[in-house]
Amino acid sequence: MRCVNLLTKLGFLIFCTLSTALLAESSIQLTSWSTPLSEDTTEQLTVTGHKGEKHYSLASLEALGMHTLSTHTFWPEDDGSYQGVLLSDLLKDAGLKDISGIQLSAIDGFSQIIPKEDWQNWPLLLATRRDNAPISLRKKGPIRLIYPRDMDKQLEDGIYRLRWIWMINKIEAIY
Ligand SMILES: Nc1nc2c(c(=O)[nH]1)N[C@H]1C(S)=C(S)[C@@H](COP(=O)(O)O)O[C@H]1N2
Ligand SMILES: [Mo]
Repeated sequence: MRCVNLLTKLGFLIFCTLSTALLAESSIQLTSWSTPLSEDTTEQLTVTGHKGEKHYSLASLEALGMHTLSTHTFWPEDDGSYQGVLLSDLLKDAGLKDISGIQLSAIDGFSQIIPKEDWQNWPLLLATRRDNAPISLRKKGPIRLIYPRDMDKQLEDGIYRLRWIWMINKIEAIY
């Protein structure tokens, strides 16, 4: 009887350890930022809506408030920790209200529509940094959209892979 009891306890302990490990693996952290913000004031991003255009540099983007998102990606070498602003915060700052989505474009001409459901359902990060350091063009920077892939099984679907746009330089409102 004692032995069975011990085995049950041991089993429970193993279960707890395993589930904690699994949780840790798929968790996202959305934390506030403490390191110095970028001082790069070169215009990198144009946001366009009904009321006109607004231009952002890395410095003005980061001033909107930094968040950290750690996640798996679709590319093993890209898995890790990214810092930047929430897409929803940027759209608010640019005065884009009552829109159904945005057209996101990149320096290489690549472009995709992001429906508003995406940033309403999940904290989408417009990353300006990886491991707290600016991201070079060669490493898919300087501005890259990161989805919290580990937060939701749905984000493993191939349609979302297309929306992980890097080298972003344009956001246009779709009404
Ligand atoms: N800037 C930019 N972002 C991009 C792309 C691109 O060509 N340029 N390709 C998209 C597409 S179609 C997919 S499937 C993935 C590219 O993933 P891959 O390089 O593993 O094919 O990122 C997306 N983001
Ligand atoms: Mo693709």
